[in-house]
Amino acid sequence: MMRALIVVDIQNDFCQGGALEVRDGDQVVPVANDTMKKFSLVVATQDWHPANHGSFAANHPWRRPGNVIQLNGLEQILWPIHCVQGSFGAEFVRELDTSLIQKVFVKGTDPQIDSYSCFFDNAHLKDTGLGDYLKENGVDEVYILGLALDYCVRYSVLDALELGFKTYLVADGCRGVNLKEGDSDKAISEMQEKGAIIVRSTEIKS
Ligand code: VGL
Ligand code: ZN
Repeated sequence: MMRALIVVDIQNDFCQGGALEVRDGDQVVPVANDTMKKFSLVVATQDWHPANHGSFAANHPWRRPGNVIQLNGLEQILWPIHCVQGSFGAEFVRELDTSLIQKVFVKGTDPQIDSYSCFFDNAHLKDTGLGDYLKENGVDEVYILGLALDYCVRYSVLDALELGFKTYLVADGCRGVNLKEGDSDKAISEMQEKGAIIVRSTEIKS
């Protein structure tokens, strides 16, 4: 058995004062730091968009954040400009102990398509390399935490299950956007139904 921890998108723009602020997003940072210490393999992801990214409302005349459009044939929620490559908002939160991260994978780099999952873009056409990296390292179990629970964490968990990993969601290490009330609870139920095991960080052994 080889396990890995995947730390999803703990970036300034998803935390307090960020462009796509997730309520209480900062509270996942101490959970991430404590949990990372228990794992011999830790990877992290960054939402990493070019400035012309198609998921930004500002790149579509007359559209606002929250509007839904068709982007290359896929339904796309429009977001505020966030996690632009090289910007402060895209950096990991300062308090996150990045010394415990072995490798970082970026996603959302193609302007034409969004990528919520840390494994594949939303059309499942291109992969980030994370799945192969984990398999090369003999990983068969993944633990996932981070932001945002109802988007990137949710899609990452579902893809991890599809790729055959035994998949744990570290619930107290996640917070959701909750565009609609209850989205986070719905996401947890869906992940559980599809086979994810929901745990609290304190239950995880070193
Ligand atoms: C995310 C919306 C847009 C996330 C990224 O990391 O959950 N959500 N881009
Ligand atoms: Zn994004």
